[in-house]
Amino acid sequence: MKQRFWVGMSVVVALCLSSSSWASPVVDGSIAPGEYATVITDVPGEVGYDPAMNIASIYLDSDASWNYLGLDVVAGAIANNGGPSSFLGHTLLLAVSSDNATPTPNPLYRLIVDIQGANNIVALQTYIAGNWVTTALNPADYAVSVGSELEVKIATSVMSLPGTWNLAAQLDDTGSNPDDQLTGLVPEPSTLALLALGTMALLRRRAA
Ligand SMILES: [Ca+2]
Ligand SMILES: [Ca+2]
Ligand SMILES: [Ca+2]
Repeated sequence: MKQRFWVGMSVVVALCLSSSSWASPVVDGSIAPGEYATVITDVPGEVGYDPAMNIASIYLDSDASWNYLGLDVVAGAIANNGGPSSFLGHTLLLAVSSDNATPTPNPLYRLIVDIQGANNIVALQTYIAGNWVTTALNPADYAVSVGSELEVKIATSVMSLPGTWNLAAQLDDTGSNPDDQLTGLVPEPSTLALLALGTMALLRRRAA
């Protein structure tokens, strides 16, 4: 019984370490296993996209200072020029957040990452009284890195998301290929840590 307790404990510790409360993602253009608290995986086997423009998964996390978003594609590194069919030579990521209100969620933010070769332009719009209003971003408000994957973080001072929210994202090739879309619910970051703590309490009780 004691051995099982410690095996359980190490699982709990691993869970805690991989969840947002313990380690925040690093915006370095590369997504490591367990780096993000939430993963939304796209439908596999989608056709008609350049593999370097076909979203595989979107990764999300947050801490007191930052909201984090990562994106990987189904094969190779994400295209930084829109891919073979692009008219503009840009890859555009649009990530729209809304709250979890029923029956109609309220729009919150639009995050735009415009990748132009080595240049990455980040823009933010906030939904205020029925209008999308551009938020002026200072360099200290965000960081972006495009390597094999895309990673971006936005300060919570300019983008304040509720505990649970909805994501609608689109990766646009600025060309004639279809643009890949992904939607999903992003759970409260602390849920995972609470789950781990709950498991720990349960194991402790069982071991006693
Ligand atoms: Ca990273
Ligand atoms: Ca996809
Ligand atoms: Ca297109």
